[in-house]
Amino acid sequence: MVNRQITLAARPVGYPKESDFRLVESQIPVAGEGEVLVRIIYMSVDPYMRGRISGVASYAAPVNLGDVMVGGSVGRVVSSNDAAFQEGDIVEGFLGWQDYAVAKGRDLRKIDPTLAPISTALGVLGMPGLTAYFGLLDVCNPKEGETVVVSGAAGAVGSLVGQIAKIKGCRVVGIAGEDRKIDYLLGELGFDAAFNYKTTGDYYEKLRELCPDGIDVYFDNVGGEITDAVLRLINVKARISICGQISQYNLEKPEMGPRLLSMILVRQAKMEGFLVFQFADRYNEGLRQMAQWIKEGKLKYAENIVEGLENAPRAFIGMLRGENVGKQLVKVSDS
Ligand code: NAP
Ligand code: FER
Repeated sequence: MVNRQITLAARPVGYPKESDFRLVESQIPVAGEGEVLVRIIYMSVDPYMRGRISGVASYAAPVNLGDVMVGGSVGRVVSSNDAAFQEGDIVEGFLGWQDYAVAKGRDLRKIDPTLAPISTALGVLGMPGLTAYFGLLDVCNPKEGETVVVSGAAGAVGSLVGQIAKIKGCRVVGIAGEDRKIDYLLGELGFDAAFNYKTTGDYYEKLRELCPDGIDVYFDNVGGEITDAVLRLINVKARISICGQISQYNLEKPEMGPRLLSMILVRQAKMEGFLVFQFADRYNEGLRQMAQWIKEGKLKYAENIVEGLENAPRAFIGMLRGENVGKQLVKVSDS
C-alpha cells in the first residue's frame, strides 16, 4: 500500500528536464476530520507549473525542493469524513502529482461522470475552459464580424478561444507551431485562417495577408515575437488579453523586444492581463455555457493523454515543447 509521488529534485534552468523531478514512495495518507482520501485517475500538466517550480513567489507559494509537485487532478473518493462526499464519488481538486491525496471536502468539486468524460474536468470543463471563456468574452468583448487572432491556438485554452470567437460570429486567425495543428484548426475547428510560426519567416507579413481588415481582438497565450507582430496590426479600439507568455517561461534571461506600446496609444487600444481565478464567483455560468456548446456540437475539444504517473515529468516537458494538441493530461489509474 504505497503512494507514489513526484517531487521537485532541482530548480530547472531553461527548459525543465526529467532529472529535475524524482519519483518517491510514501504511505498512503489517512483522511482526517472533514477530509477525503482520493485515488487520482487523471492529472493535469499546465504551463503555470513552470512558474511554480522557478522559486519565484507569486499569487501562490512556490514548490520547494523535495515538495510534491502541485497540480489539478480528478479522482475517485476512497474514504470520506465529509458528509457531502461518498466512497466512489468522482472529484476534482488541487491534489498534486501522486497516486493518492487527502483534501478538505470544501476544496473539492464533485464531478457528474454521466454528463461528460471525467477528464474534461481538467480541460474544457475546468480551469483551461474557464480561462478561454472569461478571458475572451469578458476581457476582450468580441463583436460579430471582428477579426480575432489567437496565439497558442491548438492548445487547451487557445483551441477553445478560437471556437468561442467563431460562435460569436468573428473571423478567427490562429497561430500554432506544427502543420498538423494548422490542419486541425482549419479542418476540424473551423478557424478562418492559421499559420505555423515555426515555418513562417515574417509573422507581420503573414498576419497582414491573413487579416486584411486589421486585428480587433488578440488573445495572447505566448508573447514574444508573435505578439510583436500582432501589435503592429491592431485596429482602433482593439482589445488584447494577456493570458499567457509561454515563449518566455523557459528563458534563462528575459528577452528584450521592440517597444510597441505606442501602438496601444495611437490605436487607443486596451491591453489587460487576467488570471482565471478572478472569475471564481462566475465559474458555474462558464461551465454551464461550455457544456451547452459541447452538447450542441458547437465546441470540440482534444486531449493528449500520457499513461503513468512516472511519465508526468515527460508529459509536462512535452507540453512545454508543443507535443500536445488540446489538453495535456496524465492517466494515473483506470478508475
Ligand atoms: P497549451 O497551449 O495546451 O500548451 C502549451 C503550448 O504552448 C504548446 O503546445 C506549444 O504549442 C506552445 N508553445 C510552447 N513554447 C512556445 C513558444 N516559444 N512560442 C509559442 N508557442 C509556444 O497550454 P494551455 O494550458 O492552453 O495554456 C496556454 C497559455 O495560457 C499559457 O501561456 C498559460 O500560461 C496560459 N494560461 C493562463 C491562465 C490565466 O489564468 N491567465 C490560465 C491557464 C493558462 P506550439 O506547437 O503552438 O508551439
Ligand atoms: C498561468 C500563468 C501564470 C496561470 C497562472 C499564472 C492559472 C499566474 C502567475 C502568477 O500569479 O505569478 O498559465 O494559470
